[in-house]
Amino acid sequence: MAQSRKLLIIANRLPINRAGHSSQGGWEISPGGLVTALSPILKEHGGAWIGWPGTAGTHLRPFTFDRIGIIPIRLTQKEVRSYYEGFSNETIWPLFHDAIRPPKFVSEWWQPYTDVNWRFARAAAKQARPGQLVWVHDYHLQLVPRMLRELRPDIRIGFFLHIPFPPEELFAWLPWRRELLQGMLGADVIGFQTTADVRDFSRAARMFTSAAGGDTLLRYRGRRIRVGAFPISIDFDEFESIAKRGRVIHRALDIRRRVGSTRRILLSVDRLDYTKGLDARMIAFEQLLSRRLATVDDCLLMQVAVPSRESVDEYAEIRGHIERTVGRINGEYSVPGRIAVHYFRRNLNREELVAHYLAADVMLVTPLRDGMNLVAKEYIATRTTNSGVLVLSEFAGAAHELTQALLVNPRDTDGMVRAFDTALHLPLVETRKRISRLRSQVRQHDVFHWANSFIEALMQ
Ligand code: GDG
Repeated sequence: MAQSRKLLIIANRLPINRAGHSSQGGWEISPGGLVTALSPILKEHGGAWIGWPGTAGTHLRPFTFDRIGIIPIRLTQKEVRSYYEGFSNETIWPLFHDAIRPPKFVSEWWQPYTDVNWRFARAAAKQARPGQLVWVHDYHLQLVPRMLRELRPDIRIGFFLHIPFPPEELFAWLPWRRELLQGMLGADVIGFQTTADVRDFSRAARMFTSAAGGDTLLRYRGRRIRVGAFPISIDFDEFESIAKRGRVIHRALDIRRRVGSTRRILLSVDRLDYTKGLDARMIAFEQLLSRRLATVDDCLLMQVAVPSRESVDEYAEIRGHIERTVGRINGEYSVPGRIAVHYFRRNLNREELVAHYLAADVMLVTPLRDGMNLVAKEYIATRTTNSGVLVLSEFAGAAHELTQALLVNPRDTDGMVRAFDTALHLPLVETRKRISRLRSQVRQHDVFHWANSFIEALMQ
């Protein structure tokens, strides 16, 4: 039912990347949950995706790739700096993540953010058929719903925010707070990761605009707007099936053998972002060793840190800080053949990523703040033998669903140390009970469930 109408997706990035040796005109589908969830719907019933190809100045005509209509949006180098790196990643990103880093309020970034949002809205208005469903994604495009409604009052507009929505007191810092809310309120359905985000958004909307009503149903300018929690998820079957491949299992054993088969692996996989709490986690691991709750003979921390937004100062700074911390811990605790912290600053391919999940005894997902966190759900999907322990931050959206994880406050170092210690010694029966409940939760609430629930809400 949810798939019976054509869908138009609007997101900052297109679902494809330039491929080095692709036979299909130099493009390949980019890996990632959003693309995985939406491409079957787009392919089966037709539809298109509007987005930026990822390099400044590139001018491309619309084309079809793998039965998906691709509508590229051009951004100049200056717009990449102001709309993308500036307003999106140096103002909104930190502000919406509890201001973990001070957000920058730079007037010169606002106009380019508005201009680029208009460009996306106009492209969508031109493309959309009468009555079409249009689904706008994320913090880069918060003004698009209102703009699109102005241009095309006939279409159904959905908006989904992938990152948290901040409490009203923090949101109030934003000089353009009213404009941003009015932008989002142009949608018929506004989706968030958790009910806490729903509550915070609706409060802010009532406070700073003329919107009225309850948290999940707002009235605004004569329209009814549904506001709901739609927790994003993963393609569970896909991750499970990769985890069952012989060469992936073999590679996981190889990883274990290389670090020392008797040592327990505590794994983390994150973009190298200050919201992900890499530093707090390393300090807790250091404490685990210094308090002699564990030794380098027993265990190691393996941190896969995926390079991210490196042209933004705060990201270069966090990288330097993390690398000094790794050096300090290894300098203090490693011995020949027993490295305390294995730090890999790189992107792994999908199979390699799953092999690392399989090799890990304990998965540490301890962001200071995170909209959802898909890594936690991916780890669970790969635990086909019901082994493994997930330590999860209370401040990840995923904690609202994954209540059988060992939940931690990442700013409470003692609590983190205790949780790591508990995870390393959790009785087998308890481990199995927890992970099998977590697996049923994620299996039932996969990314297809997420996409279908949102689209169904949009069709009502
Ligand atoms: C935003 C929100 C929300 C990571 N390393 C590798 C790799 N990854 C993949 C993971 C996962 C994805 O990247 C990361 O997703 P997260 O959800 O953990 O985090 P963000 O990038 O911050 O995403 C977040 C999400 O949007 C969706 O709404 O959950 O809260 O911040 O899928 O697998 N993939 C590969 N190699 C790696 O080395 N192939």
